Amino acid sequence: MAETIVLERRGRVAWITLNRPQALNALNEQVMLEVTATLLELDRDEAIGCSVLTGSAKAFAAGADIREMQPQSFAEMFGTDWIGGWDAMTRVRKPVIAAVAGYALGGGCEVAMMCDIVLAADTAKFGQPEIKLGVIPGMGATQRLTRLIGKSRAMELFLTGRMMDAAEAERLGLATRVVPAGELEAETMKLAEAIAAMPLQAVLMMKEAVNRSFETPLHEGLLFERRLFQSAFATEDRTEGMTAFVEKRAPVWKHR
Ligand code: CO8
Repeated sequence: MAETIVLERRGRVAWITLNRPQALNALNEQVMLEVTATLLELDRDEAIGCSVLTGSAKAFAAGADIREMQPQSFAEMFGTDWIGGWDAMTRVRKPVIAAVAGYALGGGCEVAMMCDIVLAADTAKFGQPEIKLGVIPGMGATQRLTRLIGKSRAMELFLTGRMMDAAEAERLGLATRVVPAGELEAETMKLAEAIAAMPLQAVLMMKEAVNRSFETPLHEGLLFERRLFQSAFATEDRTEGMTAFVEKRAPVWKHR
């Protein structure tokens, strides 16, 4: 039974809320284990097509748990590969949307970037304040944020630790879209439901192909995409989708 998150099934959408309000959803070891285990379990749940990860109105997550880190030595951090388990997010195959209101700082911003789409409330504040604690990001920001927004902009954020508001995050390409805080949940649900209603095998292939673009040279990525495209012809939903188009009717997806 998860203690640091709340999982709701809303039709084909899994809605996961980080739930450590007393610490602004700071990410400790337990949050990491519960979020990653839940998302990987939802991958095996045929009734779910898309997940949402969100926090509270005040904080998506205010970073890795500084109280958990504060007493630790190098040997303990290195020896336990502290917080390295977040890498499991890269094995989640179904889409995950981050719905961000309030603070998404440090590890919070990094977890949002591990998701596939980031929707931001106009109250969202993103940043990588690690420099102010005498460390650097450790859950991917130096790699993911740099790829997303470019070296000079990322460097300025890392080296000053300043926060950026939702409008800036959208302008730089970190957030897909900004919505009024009061509409974040409804807008996120609308998007998640639209994705969850899509033919699942094609959704999985899409996510795999896009993520491959970060890992491979262009010609390898293009070949990978083409092979996945061709494999889609083995799915029932491909047959249904194209037949429905030809017959001028709406497709009925089986997610197979
Ligand atoms: N960890 C633990 N507790 C936290 C954290 C955190 N990151 N953030 C907030 N809290 C706690 C506060 O201690 C406070 O608890 P209490 O009431 O018991 O004193 C409670 O949440 C509320 O916080 P504030 O009173 O500070 O709320 P404010 O509204 O005044 O301020 C801020 C909100 C600006 C978000 C402020 O809380 C803040 O600056 N928090 C820290 C932000 C930060 O530095 N985050 C980066 C952490 S480092 C990191 O994420 C590195 C990740 C990589 C690690 C990988 C290792 C391999």
